[in-house]
Amino acid sequence: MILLKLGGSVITDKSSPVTPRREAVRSIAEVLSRLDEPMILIHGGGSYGHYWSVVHDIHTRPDRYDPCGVAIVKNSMVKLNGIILDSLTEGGLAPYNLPPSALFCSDEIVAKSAAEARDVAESGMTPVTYGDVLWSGNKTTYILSGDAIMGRLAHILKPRLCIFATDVDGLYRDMKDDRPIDVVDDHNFRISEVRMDVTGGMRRKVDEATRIAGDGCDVLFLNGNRPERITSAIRDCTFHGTLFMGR
Ligand code: IP8
Repeated sequence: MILLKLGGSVITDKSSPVTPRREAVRSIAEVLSRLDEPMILIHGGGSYGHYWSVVHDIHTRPDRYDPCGVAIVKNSMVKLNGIILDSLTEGGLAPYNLPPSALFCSDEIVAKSAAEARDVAESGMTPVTYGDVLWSGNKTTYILSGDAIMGRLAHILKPRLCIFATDVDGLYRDMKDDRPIDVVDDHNFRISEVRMDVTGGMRRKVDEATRIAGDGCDVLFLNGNRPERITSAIRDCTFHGTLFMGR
């Protein structure tokens, strides 16, 4: 079982609001359709969900956000998800739409739904879920990122490999480095050792990767604009990117 997160910078143009990158998603689907290992896909919000959540001031902390803002962010994710599903189908995959509200109840992942997603993946279809705004009770909602979904699914399903596909070649130590870190096998690896992006998105990914690796699963950061790197990681265990060794 593989978990693959397609980051917002791969599936959308983050410099331009509400702009998908259909061709990039199709190219990824083409390589994935040639693999025969069960896989669950998770995608981010990019210039859809992230754009609108900034406009409407909605965050990961549960709160009583503006209901119209919540609706706009959620609707934008449904639209992006539709585009991703179509592009995956055009690229040769059989995606199985799995809205996050079907996987989570308040902020808890439902183990039965996660197990069902595994069954679907083992049947030859590819479950696809995504970061979204979710209900957390008492008139509050919160943003559940695709990175957090990776962590929760990994904890229950114990996949062989988790992959975070971003628009860079891996994790870098500082601004001067032109080569990413190869392997992280240090139990005490600190987030301060990694160059961060402006939105803090990388911090969340590194947090999740550290937790997932602590659970025993290898985690790879790679460049999703080079889909053949996904194939070589899954099929040949050849890693072009930054590998967090499971322990
Ligand atoms: O891009 C965020 O998901 P992420 C989803 O995985 C929304 O952080 C609604 C902003």
